[in-house]
Formats: sequence, structure tokens, C-alpha cells
Amino acid sequence: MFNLVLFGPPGSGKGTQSEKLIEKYGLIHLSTGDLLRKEMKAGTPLGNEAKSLIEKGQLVPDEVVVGMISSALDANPGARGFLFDGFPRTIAQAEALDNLLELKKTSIGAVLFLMVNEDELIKRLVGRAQTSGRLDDADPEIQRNRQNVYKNETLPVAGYYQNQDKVSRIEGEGTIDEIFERLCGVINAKMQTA
Ligand code: B4P
Repeated sequence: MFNLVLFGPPGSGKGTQSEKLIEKYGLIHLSTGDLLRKEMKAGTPLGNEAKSLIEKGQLVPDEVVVGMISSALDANPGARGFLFDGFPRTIAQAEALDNLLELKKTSIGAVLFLMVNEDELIKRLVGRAQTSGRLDDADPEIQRNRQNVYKNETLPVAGYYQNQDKVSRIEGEGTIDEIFERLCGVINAKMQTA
């Protein structure tokens, strides 16, 4: 099994690149953002709780997202590997993920960190707002809040994986295909030594 974490600030292209990576490597895509939006659309109690936080640019509680990931891992027993997109977003989530994977006798093979400067991120999210219908994209104040939450709560996760020597930093600006090629180069090298 080979498991990847795609890491980066909001708007860095995690969702965009995940679509291409799962196709190439046959991995199961686990995006907590997508899972939460599905719950919101279905109007479940979990979805309603998530909606009130996401609309403010805040994170959903750790136990909620960890529960979702745990169920998704159990639902895919024969997977070749998982691509975690937008998860973990806190140190507590990273620790919980390590424990869940250990129970399944596997671990994270690589953490790919998409590096994009803040002006470019805001530009992309403003662009996405025009088509996504996502309430967390529409308001510049919420976007600023999301970038702050990222710096305070999510960026330390990179340090957590750095201590395990698993982080590869990848230039996240350029065309979607250029970035995809950079990601594949790193993944291929990691897979050879795994
Ligand atoms: P997510 O759904 O994870 O989304 P994201 O971080 O906003 O975006 P992503 O990096 O995937 O960017 P994308 O490819 O779309 O999170 C949404 C919210 O859910 C969070 O704020 C949080 O509240 C909650 N949540 C999710 N996971 C959680 C967790 N684990 N714990 C707690 N809460 C959680 O790209 C952005 C735009 O850029 C797109 O329009 C795309 O077309 C464009 N783009 C992509 N690549 C480009 C390129 N190379 N050049 C130009 N534009 C590009």
C-alpha cells in the first residue's frame, strides 16, 4: 500500500491535482472538504454543524473529520493506497491518522506540500467563487480568515511530518500540467524507494 498526503493552503490546488493523481496511481481519493460538502448538501445534522463553521472559514472539529476518515478507510479494505486531500489539517488529526493507519499495518509514504504565494491563492479563490457556488469562497473576509486558520492551525502539520522526514516541497505555481509533472516526479522516486 502507498499512501499520500497532499498538503497546502486553501486554493493551492489540492483538489485539482488529486483528480489527476488518483487516476494515474489508482489511489482512493479521500477529501474531507468533499465529504463535508456532501453532508451539507444532504442536510444531515453533521452537515448542518459543518456548514456554520465552513461559512466562517473555520475548521470543523477534529473528532468529526477523523470519524469520517476512519469510516472511509474501513469502507475500502482492498485499496492499493489512499490520497488524503485537505486532511490532516491539525496536529491532532495527523496523530489520529498515524494511529488509524498503524491499525491497518500501513503508514504515510509521502507528504507533498504545494507552495503558492498568498496573492496567487486569493486570485484563484476569487476565480473559483464565480463558478463553485461555495459560500466560503464568496467573501474576502472569510478567505482571509481561512488563510489565518491555515497559518495557525494547519501549517504546524508540515513540521509534524518534517520530523518524520516525509515532506517534499513542490512549486505550486505554473500550469496544472506542469505542477502535475512535478508531483509525479517526486511520487515515482518515493515509490521506488518504498
Ligand atoms: P477544501 O475543500 O479542502 O478546499 P480548499 O483548501 O479550499 O482548496 P484546494 O487546495 O483543494 O484548491 P482547488 O484545487 O479547489 O476545504 C474547504 C473547507 O472545509 C475548509 O476551509 C474547512 O472549513 C473544511 N475542512 C476540510 N477539511 C477539513 C479538515 N480536515 N478539518 C477541519 N475542517 C476541514 O483550487 C482552487 C482554485 O484554483 C480552483 O478554482 C482551481 O481551478 C484553481 N487552480 C488550481 N490549480 C491552478 C493553477 N495551477 N493555476 C491557476 N489556477 C489553479
